[in-house]
Amino acid sequence: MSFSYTEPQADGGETHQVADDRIATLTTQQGIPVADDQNSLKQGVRGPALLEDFHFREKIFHFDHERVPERVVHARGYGVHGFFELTDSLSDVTRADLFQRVGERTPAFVRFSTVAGSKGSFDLARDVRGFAVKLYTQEGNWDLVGNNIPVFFIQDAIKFPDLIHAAKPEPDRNFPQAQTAHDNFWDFVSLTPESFHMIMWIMSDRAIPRSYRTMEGFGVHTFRLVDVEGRSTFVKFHWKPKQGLQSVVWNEAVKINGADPDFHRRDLWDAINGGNFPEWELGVQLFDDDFADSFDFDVLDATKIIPEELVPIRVVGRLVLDRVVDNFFAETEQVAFCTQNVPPGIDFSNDPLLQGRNFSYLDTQIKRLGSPNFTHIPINAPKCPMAHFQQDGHMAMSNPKGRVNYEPNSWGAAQGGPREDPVRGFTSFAETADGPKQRVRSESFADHYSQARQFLISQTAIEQKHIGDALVFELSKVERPDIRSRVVSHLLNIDATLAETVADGLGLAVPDRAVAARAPITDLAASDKLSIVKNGPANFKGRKLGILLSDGADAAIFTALVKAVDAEGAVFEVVAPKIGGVTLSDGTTVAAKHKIDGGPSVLFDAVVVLVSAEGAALLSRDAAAKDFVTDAFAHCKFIGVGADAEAIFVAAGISEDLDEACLPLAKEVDAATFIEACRELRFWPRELEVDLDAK
Ligand code: HDD
Repeated sequence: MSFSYTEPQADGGETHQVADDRIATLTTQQGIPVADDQNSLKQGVRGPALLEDFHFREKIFHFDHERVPERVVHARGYGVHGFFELTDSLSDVTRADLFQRVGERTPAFVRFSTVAGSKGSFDLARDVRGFAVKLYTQEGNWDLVGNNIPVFFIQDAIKFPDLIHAAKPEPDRNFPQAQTAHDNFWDFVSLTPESFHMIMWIMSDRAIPRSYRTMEGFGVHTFRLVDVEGRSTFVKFHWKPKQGLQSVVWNEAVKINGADPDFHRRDLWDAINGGNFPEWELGVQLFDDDFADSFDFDVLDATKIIPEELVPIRVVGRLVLDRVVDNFFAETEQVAFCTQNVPPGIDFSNDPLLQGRNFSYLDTQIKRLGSPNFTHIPINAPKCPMAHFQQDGHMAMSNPKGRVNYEPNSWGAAQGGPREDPVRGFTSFAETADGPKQRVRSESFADHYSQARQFLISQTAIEQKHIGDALVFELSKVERPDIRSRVVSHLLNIDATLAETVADGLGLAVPDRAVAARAPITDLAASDKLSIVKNGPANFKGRKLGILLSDGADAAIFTALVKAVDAEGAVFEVVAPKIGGVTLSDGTTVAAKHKIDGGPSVLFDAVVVLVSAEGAALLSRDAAAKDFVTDAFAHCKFIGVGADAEAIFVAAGISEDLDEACLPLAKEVDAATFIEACRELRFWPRELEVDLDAK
């Protein structure tokens, strides 16, 4: 038997992994070989356990201390490795080392997350997704700690604890978990009008992404790029998925959470291990003081975007995620992102949310990881040389050698240690600031509704409908009618039809419009980039087809389907009555990935029902098989209907409703036609047929 273990080095320093053909002896943490790991040490066969049992005590004590506090927000997340590659040099505007040389790669670690739920919550909560990127540049780590939504709920970091308290489970009952559909959240936001732009985004399908791979990422704030001369250019960062944007629908999300609470992490794990590496373009919006001064909104206000139509995106690189972690705790749990980690050439703006974040992240890592030496943990350590005089503390792992631990000193170049470098070192942009010391919110932050309206009108009709549905759902869980009504009063400032639809859905009289801090609300031009449906992929690549098979299913069509799926760069999974698989019409056997009740259609982007007449008769009596087709139909998916499958659709009560997105799979050539049709991902017109609210 071959295995690997960690072998200490003779000098007591670094350790490395060795492979060996011997079976290693179990030891204590002190290296003492263990003779019996099944029984504690006792006095007599049935006697009391002995305190002397150091192996028992060490094992239990260590277990008792296994957990570190979960993150106060973004507790549930998933991290993977990759690299950033520069495709267009930004040396014209920044001296940041990673942006100088085209083709150069910078190692990256990315952690995606939900915000409100605890570590063990489900992946498909309606929530913002964190998109935190650590880039190990040659001039130190750069953490771009962003979200999949380009705006935020609040403008000033001092409101963050209130926002998060309101969003998390209510403190007396400790529910609901991982959802904002409760009184406290809507009470807070309805009293915080600046949140309404973000409310539009989280009520949209952006908050229920199909995959981490199909979301955009945003740095949110305005940052600065600083060149060698010390000149500054404002910048907003965007991650654009090559996979296209895609989300699920709400009813599907609810069911996915039951069928596979790990849906997003499993998707990322499977994609990367299958060689299907997700990729994003890094885009920058660059602008100067003149633009900032002339823009209708304040570029320091994190509740506002700069539409791409006004400041186009310049693509400067790509982020590729190509390696899963070896150990979840060591990497994903212990990774510590800090917004204040910026290399020379990147700097902060005065956005009051960003300034507050720069305090919070370092503070939270010390609490969570227990020591200022969290930077020694391999996932957090820079990959460039480091030299400083900081020392000691809990768990100090990389300790400087030598006599000198201070500067200035007179020990000379060889022994005296590092020195500052005014040219190479980080310098802040020399911004002039003046004014009275005061607690104020700038007047330029006061228009809370115009961009919320712009977001809404930029959506397709179906996406607008989903926003209305989500608001009705969330507010239907709010118990106090006055809170529901207050939310609708804000919606009136965004769009009268939306407000009326929501009021109607709740059975509520339309209230008076909320008084806007700044009127009038401007009618801004729609921006196509804000819609998911308008920015979907043009292919089915990286998507998953679910094929429901029975014994006797047509082997030639199955083979043609597999070929078409492969050609598209998609994947498939077989669902069958028994996990042992099926025997096809030509006698070949196919293993199943899911037994029918463990593989509902919500797990797939499109489905096929390929069964024999006997198989159809059998499955038409099975509730899970009927759910498989009714859900796929209700969620507007493309459905491939095998020649003998009809009985199942009849039993499910939808045979009369099948539309042009339910394609026949009667002969081999149909397979390629079907996969081609799936490129559209969803057949949205159907939703108007299957949804009571749409009629
Ligand atoms: Fe935050 C974590 C993103 C505002 C305080 N935040 C955290 C993570 C992401 C974001 C992606 C998870 C990092 C990881 O995967 O480990 N946060 C944002 C964005 C914001 C934002 C995009 C607004 C633009 N955050 C924000 C404010 C504060 C914080 C205003 C506090 C004043 N955030 C934290 C934190 C967390 C955190 C408490 C919890 C765990 C952690 O930092 O490492 O410090």
